[in-house]
Amino acid sequence: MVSSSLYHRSCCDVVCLFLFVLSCCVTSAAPEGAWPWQVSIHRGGGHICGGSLINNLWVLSAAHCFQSHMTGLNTQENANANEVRRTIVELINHESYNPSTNDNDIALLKMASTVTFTNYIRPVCLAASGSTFHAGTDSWITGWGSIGSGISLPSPQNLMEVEMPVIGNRKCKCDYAGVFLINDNMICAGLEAGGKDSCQGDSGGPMVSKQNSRWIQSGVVSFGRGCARPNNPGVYARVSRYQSWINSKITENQPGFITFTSSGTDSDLSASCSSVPPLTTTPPPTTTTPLLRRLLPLLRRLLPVVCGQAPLNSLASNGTSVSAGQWPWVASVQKNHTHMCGGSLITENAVLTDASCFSRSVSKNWVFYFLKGLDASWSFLYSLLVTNITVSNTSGSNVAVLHLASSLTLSDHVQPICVDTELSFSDGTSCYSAGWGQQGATGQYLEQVKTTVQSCGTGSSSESFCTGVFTLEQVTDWDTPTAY
Ligand code: 4AZ
Repeated sequence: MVSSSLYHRSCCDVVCLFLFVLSCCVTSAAPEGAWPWQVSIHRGGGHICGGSLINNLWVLSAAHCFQSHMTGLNTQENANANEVRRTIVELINHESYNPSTNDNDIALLKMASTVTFTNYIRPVCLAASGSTFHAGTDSWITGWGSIGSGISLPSPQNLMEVEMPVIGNRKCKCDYAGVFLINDNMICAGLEAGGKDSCQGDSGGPMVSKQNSRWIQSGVVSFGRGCARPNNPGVYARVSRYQSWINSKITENQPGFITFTSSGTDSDLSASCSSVPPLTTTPPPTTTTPLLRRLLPLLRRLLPVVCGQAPLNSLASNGTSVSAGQWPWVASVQKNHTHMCGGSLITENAVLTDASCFSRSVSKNWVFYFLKGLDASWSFLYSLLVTNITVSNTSGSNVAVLHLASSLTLSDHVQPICVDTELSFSDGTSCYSAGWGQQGATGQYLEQVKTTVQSCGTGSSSESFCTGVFTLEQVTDWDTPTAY
C-alpha cells in the first residue's frame, strides 16, 4: 500500500502478520474492527496476498496469487486475541483467468471450517451486477503490501489503508493505451498525480465503497504499472461482473450482493484519447417526435391559422390516386347524407363550393347540409352541420360559402386552402383538381387530376378561369376544383 499520507489503522500488532485468516484488530487510534473482512493469505509462513471474507466459509482473492502452486499453504502458530486462522481446502481460480492480459483475475478460497462472526470478523458486501461506480467514487483499499515498488511494509507492519477515487474505464484505457488492455471486467482507482496506490502484496485484497451504512466491495487488487505513478492507476477485478460466477461456485449461504449506484452523469463519459474516441451523442428522435406530435394541436390553436399547408402532401404520385392528408382542405358537401359537391375549407369554419350545387336543391322543405371530412380512404375525419349558405351573384359562375356550426380542429389532415384574390394564375400554371366524382360511379376514393391553367377565350368573364380538359372521368361538374 502506497500513500503519500500513510494512515495507519494501527490495527494489528506484528503478530497479525502471521495470521492465515486475519481479522483486523485496532488500537485506540482507529476503531476496532475497521476492516473486519480483511484477510491475509499465507504460504510457506509468510503473507503472499490479501483477500476478503464474503461469508463464514469463503474468501475472495485474486487468481494471480495462486498461479505457481497450491501446496504449502500453512498457518502461523502465534495468534492474537482477535485472530482466527483456517486452512484452505479448496481453491477456485476463475476458469477464464488470463495471466497475460490479467483478465478475470479473481479467485475463491474455501476454508476448512466456518468462522464465527465477531466485531473483528465480519463479511463484506459485494457489488451486485449492474452496479455503477462513476469516476471519482470514494473508495478505500486495505492491505499489507509494499509501500513503494520493491519497498516492503516496515515494522510494525500494521494493516494499511488508503482512500482513492475511482478512475473511469475510459480514462484508465487512455492511461494504459499500448501497455495494458483495460476491459469491463476491470475497475481502476488512483490519483492523476500519483502518490497513492495499492502495491505488491496488496493483491487479492478488497477495494470498498460505502453506500448508506454498508461497505460494498467494488474491486479485487489486481495489477498496475509500478505503484503510485502519475496517470498509472491501480487496476482491480470488477466484483460486480462476477456475481453469477461467485453464486455458481458458492451455492449455500451465498454472499450478500448489493447494487452500488452512482448518481448523476459519469464525468468519465467525456474522457477520450486516440484509442478511446469521443462518444457521439445521438439525438433521441423517438422521444421528441411523439412529444412534438402531441403538442401540435395546441400549437395550432395558439398560432394564427395559416392557409395552404398540407404537411402530408408529397405529390409523389403522378396518377389519380390520393394519399391520406394530400389535400387536407377538400371536403364533401352532403345533403341527407348523400354526397352533393366537393368543397374546400377556406377557414376553420367556412367552406367554398360551387353555387350551382345549391341551385338544384332549393329547399322547400327543411334540408340539412353537412360538411363531411372524408380522408382519401373514405374514413370520416369530421361531420359538421352547415348553418348558413351565402351565394355570390355575378353574371358568370358563382360560388357559395358555407358556414359551419362550429370550428374545426386543424390537423395534418384538416387544413384550410388559401383563396386567390388577384387573378394571379397565368396561362400555363400547373394546377390540381381533386374530388370524389359521382359517388358510386367510379369509386369512392378521392382522386386527383393534374392540369394547367388555360385561356378561356374571348368573351370569358373575369370571374372564371379555365383549365385543360380533365381526362379523369369521374371528375364531373359535382366536383370542386382545387387549384394552386
Ligand atoms: C502486484 O504486483 C501489484 N499499483 C498490485 C497492485 C498494483 C501493482 C502491482 C497496483 O501485486
